[in-house]
Amino acid sequence: MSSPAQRAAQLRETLRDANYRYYVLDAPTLADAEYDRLLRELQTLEEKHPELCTPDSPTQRVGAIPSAKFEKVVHRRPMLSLQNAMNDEELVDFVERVHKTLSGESVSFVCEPKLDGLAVELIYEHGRFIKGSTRGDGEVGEEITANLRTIRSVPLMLQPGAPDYLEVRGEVIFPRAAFAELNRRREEAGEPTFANPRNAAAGSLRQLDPSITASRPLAVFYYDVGETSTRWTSHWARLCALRDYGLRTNPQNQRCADLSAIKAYLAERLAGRHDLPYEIDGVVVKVDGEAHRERLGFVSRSPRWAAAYKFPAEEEETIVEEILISVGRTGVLTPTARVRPVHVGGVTITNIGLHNEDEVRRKDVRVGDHVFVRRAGDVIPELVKVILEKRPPGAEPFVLNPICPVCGAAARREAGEVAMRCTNIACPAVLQGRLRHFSGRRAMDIEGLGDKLCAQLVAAGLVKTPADIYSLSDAAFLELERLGEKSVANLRAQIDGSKKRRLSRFLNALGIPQVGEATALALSLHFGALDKMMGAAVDDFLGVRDVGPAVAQAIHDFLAEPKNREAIGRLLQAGVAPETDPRPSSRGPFAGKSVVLTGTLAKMSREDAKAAVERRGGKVVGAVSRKTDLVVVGEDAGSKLKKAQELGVATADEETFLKMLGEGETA
Ligand code: 9MJ
Repeated sequence: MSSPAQRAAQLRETLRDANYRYYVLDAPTLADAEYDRLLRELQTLEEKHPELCTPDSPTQRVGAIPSAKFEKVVHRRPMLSLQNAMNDEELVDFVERVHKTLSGESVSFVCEPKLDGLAVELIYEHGRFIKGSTRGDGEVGEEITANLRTIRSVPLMLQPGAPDYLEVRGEVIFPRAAFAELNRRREEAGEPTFANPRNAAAGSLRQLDPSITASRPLAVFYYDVGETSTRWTSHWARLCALRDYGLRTNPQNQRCADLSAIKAYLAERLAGRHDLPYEIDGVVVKVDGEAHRERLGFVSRSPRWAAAYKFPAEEEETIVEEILISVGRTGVLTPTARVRPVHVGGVTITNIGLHNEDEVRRKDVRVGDHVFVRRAGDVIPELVKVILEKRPPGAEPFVLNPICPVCGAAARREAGEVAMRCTNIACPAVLQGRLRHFSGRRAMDIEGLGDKLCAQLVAAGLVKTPADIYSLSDAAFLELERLGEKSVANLRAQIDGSKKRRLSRFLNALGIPQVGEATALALSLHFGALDKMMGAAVDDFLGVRDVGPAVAQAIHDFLAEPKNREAIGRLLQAGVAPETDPRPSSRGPFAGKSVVLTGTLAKMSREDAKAAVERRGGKVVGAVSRKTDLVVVGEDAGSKLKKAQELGVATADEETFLKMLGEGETA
């Protein structure tokens, strides 16, 4: 029997090694469940013996106290910016200039995918992660150590052989599948969405509460160093060394001997850009030899030994016809550009979310402007930029008036928030949004209580809180436009039926800040009954799967608020009696499995398919990797099917999938 200290050391080593193999070598040796089990064992051990807990323990990724603001960090060596090669010609110029300066010597290059994320610097002392910061303006960035610690491709401890002092630089990226999912959840929760994966990465890193960063699937690729106690003779040697230290480098980096090899690399990356799980916007070409780099030197802040080649943008031009402001159920005012319909990547775009006031101001979008649009992360329409030369005379700058466009009450922006919110708790837009969310398919599922009826009920003053719908008489419904006796009878049946929804649905329906479908289910499974939650402390919520300090606090505060308690009490009085959720099955073909859905299914929506897998104990993820157990293939499946075949991941067509669902009924 080993001592607790020995066991803790052993567990830490195993977990660290598993991380390294998974994230750096892309060759996992430990199943996810086993990793989680070992991590929990270590956590328990450290709780019992706090003296065994070291700052570099894998258990310490989250846990630092949120800081009030970010400290400034001066980079010991400035973080460089790259000169751009805008087209093939400029790329040829770059290569020729290099050859000219190095007067005919043989020069080799390293080509790297150009990641569209957020550049960061990490400092390691004696192999230990000490401090991390954003690039900022290149000279001074912001300290985000606690947030970086939550990213699994940020090693807390480097492999043996790492230099005593190392400043390493890389790009934090947000995978695009997760980006679409994050925006979907934010939209559902009434929070402002992110314009693109880059902003999502930046927004996730600039969280004052690291547990929020931890909930986002960020990843890092490392590509450069600042100050360090070691030297390398070539960039390629440096990249290999970083990888050996446990710092993930991009597997698509490649050494290229000459211009034609560089061009072939560009063509290959361009053709394959949509098959990657993250966005790239070009290729970075770097001179390999260190001695060559020294002779090439710098022009202002940019090295003469590197150039960023940007892919041609996949953008279309259109015109902003109007900027509309909508008010969501949390009272957030969201600007949207209505544009002249335009085809981008196979779909017609008519509306483009502008997210928030800062975003509109930063881009200086005005009505009448010609703009470029694209689809961020391949799905979400994004207004890339205004074509200033085409701005019509007299176009006025956009101002988001601090007035709710629906109820006319004052709207306010709290310090540190990007969202402007209507301050009227009885704002019809908020009531309507809350009611619509309450009746939604993923909540109380009251068919017939859609957008129009919600709007009518609120406008007529019949509903002030969702509980009111249970006490409305048929006569009251009949007085509304468009509702006949038959519709009212159907609606009544639906409303009555909703009294028996599962607790997870009920919790989702309440619209608790930060609580979407997944957290609602986790809460329901953890507590089992509503009354157990009503009296729970913040710490009790921390024990729920995937709930961190910020979310725990939000749930606690919501349930402690007298107005919310009263609203919940009224629902229960009206006869709403949430039912216990069935435990996800621990047997059957989906239990513990990671499933990817791709293409269009004929017999069920993607949401239903996802819910069905989850009820059977499986997890639906966005991107195919070696860890995926099954890819469900619908009509017109694309790159995910290809990837599954390449990696040898099992696939199932719709018919097989339905059969498997039959076998894996919920417990
Ligand atoms: C990106 N953004 O992917 C560099 N970068 O090197 C790569 N950026 C860089 N390298 C020196 N792959 C300064 C910036």
